[in-house]
Amino acid sequence: MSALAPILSDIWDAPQSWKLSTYESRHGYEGLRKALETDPAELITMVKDSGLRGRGGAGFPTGLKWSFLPKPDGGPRYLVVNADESEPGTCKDIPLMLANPHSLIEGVAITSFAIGSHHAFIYLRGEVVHVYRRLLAAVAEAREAGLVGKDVLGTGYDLEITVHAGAGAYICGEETALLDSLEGRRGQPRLKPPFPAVAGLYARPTVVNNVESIASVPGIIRHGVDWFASMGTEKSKGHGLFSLSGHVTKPGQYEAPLGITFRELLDMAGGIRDGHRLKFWTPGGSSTPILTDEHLDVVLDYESVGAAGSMLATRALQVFDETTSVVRCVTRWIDFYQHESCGKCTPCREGTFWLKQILQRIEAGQGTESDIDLLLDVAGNIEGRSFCALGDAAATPVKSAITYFRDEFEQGLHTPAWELFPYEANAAI
Ligand code: L3W
Ligand code: SF4
Repeated sequence: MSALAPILSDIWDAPQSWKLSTYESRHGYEGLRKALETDPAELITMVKDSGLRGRGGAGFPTGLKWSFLPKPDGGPRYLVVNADESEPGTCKDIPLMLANPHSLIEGVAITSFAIGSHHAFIYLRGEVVHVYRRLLAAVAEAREAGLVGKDVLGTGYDLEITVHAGAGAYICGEETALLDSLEGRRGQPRLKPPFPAVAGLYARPTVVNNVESIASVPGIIRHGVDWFASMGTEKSKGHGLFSLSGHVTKPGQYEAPLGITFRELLDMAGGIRDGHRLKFWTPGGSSTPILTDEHLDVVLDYESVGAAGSMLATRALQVFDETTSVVRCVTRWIDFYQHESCGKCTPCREGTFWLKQILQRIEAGQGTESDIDLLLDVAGNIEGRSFCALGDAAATPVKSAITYFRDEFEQGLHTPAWELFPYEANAAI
């Protein structure tokens, strides 16, 4: 782990960083103690004023989302943490939960207290059994220490935390599909509105937030709004985890203020592997339009990445050098979206199937002259016509790859990608 401003990741390198004693030796749970002495409405205002935006991709203001909950009516209300990290390239929440689960649990306790919830759920990606065990152990440790359960720290506030492992479907990271799955149904997106804030889990008011968003809350409460807002850019405040993978010298998670440039992050990761040069990259996983070596100085905040034609999303920077076939890469991504399409709506269910067929024949050097326009046509019929963001996400890499590398698709009509870009040269480092 390297970092410019280690906050979320400050104890990741410590021995037994996941233990309560380690977390408490670094001021862990001081934010919760402070929060429990604060008016819940004031806590919501603090998070609003800090400028924290959702770290799960959409960048929606966190405090504003909390404030959407209707007035208490005596019935239950819930916090649900979206820990279903599955976006290709995205690998920040899983290391965070593994290295420092208590930062999430403290954030869960503060957030639950702020929104008046007594039962929080952490919905975890099912495949990461080691993280599931770690979260269970950390919740048990917190319960033993009186930080979770009945009468938290003697304040009279009760909080249950349930850790739930999903069954391995990418669509369950979509917040309403996640809620359906948590309720025991097949995970498929619900129509919005109503948003979860109004009718979420068991049709009750529910806040759904990403792991990193919730783990950012203790720092804001402990250090104050101004501290958090002093980092980042005008509309993208604070710090965050950037995951660099692919052809960089030192892949991994790098914590930095929002607003760092791609060039600076790349330097932190030791640059592109020796003897090679940057070809293309994703700012926030495979669902965000690719950018190229023309975009090295893009400022990594929501606005600037948007202005460059992409999205900051989950800050999953997948970096590819000149040995990579764009066609092969996009084909792999579309294979993923086609496999993970939940099938509820026609444009995505059928469209991803057809995108995959066309891409596979271009990858094999067997495309027809009309295939590139056909790809754009199919992508255009998915985008904006699908029921949830997964459909748009599948159209994105196809469209952006053709924008920047149409010539490579044209070559692919006659020559297989494995001849143009031999596997050996492309091997991961
Ligand atoms: C109440 C309103 N609540 C919006 C809430 C809404 C949700 C949040 C954002 O995420 C993103 C995609 C990619 N009253 C509200 C309201 N809300 N208006 O605000 O909502 P929305 O619809 O903008 O986005 P979304 O559909 O929740 C989709 C990003 O995900 N993505 C990454 C996905 C993968 C992972 C992963 O593996 N960890 O995150 C990739 O591109 O940016 O925009 O809570 O309820 N009027
Ligand atoms: Fe399901 Fe895809 Fe439609 Fe979303 S866009 S509801 S994943 S079929």
